[in-house]
Amino acid sequence: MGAGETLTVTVGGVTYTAGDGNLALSGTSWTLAVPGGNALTAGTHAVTATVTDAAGNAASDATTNELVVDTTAPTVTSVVRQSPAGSTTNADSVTFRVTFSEGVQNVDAADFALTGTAASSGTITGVNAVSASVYDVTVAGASLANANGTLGLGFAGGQNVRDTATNPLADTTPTGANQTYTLDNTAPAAPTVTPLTTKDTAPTLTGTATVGAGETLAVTVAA
Ligand SMILES: [Ca+2]
Ligand SMILES: [Ca+2]
Ligand SMILES: [Ca+2]
Ligand SMILES: [Ca+2]
Repeated sequence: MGAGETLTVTVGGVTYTAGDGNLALSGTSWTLAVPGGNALTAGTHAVTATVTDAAGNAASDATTNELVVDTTAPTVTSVVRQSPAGSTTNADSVTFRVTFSEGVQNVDAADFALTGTAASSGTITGVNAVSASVYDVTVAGASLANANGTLGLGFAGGQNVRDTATNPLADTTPTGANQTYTLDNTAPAAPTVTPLTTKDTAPTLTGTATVGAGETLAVTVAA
């Protein structure tokens, strides 16, 4: 800044002038400490820095909306089954999709914990960011391949998820869907076929089968 020039910075409807105790100029860098009495509202604010010379010529910065004040903690919007989509599965690896209310950081395997009766069968093997607010969390592990029981995804007590403004994730209960898997690696009871010797070329065959809910029975006769 040259002789006779002044620097002002306007934010939140207040204009600060270099040397006023809030706005300081050191070399070519300025620093504005907004005083508590002029605290800003949450939201996006334009910051205008202007240098004015003795003749009244002025030049301002070219950017706008430089300041975001975010005082709202992120929340968990949903935890849903991503792959497979169905709830009952014998898959050896499953993936949950976790959606947050806004972009978050620090998300890794250590932030999550498994829930349900099959929780001890799996480990979190991958966390993949789909976007800043959406993460796919994959669960696998040797014993998961043969596990039976329910499996859900929750958060670890030591989770350190933060939004961009570093507000911590305080409430880890999803505001929306919280889906789980039912792992079923148990084969149904084997059916039987009653042997038959007949002269009938269109015979009636019999056998036994215990067909539970969600199970189907099929009989095939070789050509
Ligand atoms: Ca500006
Ligand atoms: Ca926030
Ligand atoms: Ca983390
Ligand atoms: Ca399996």
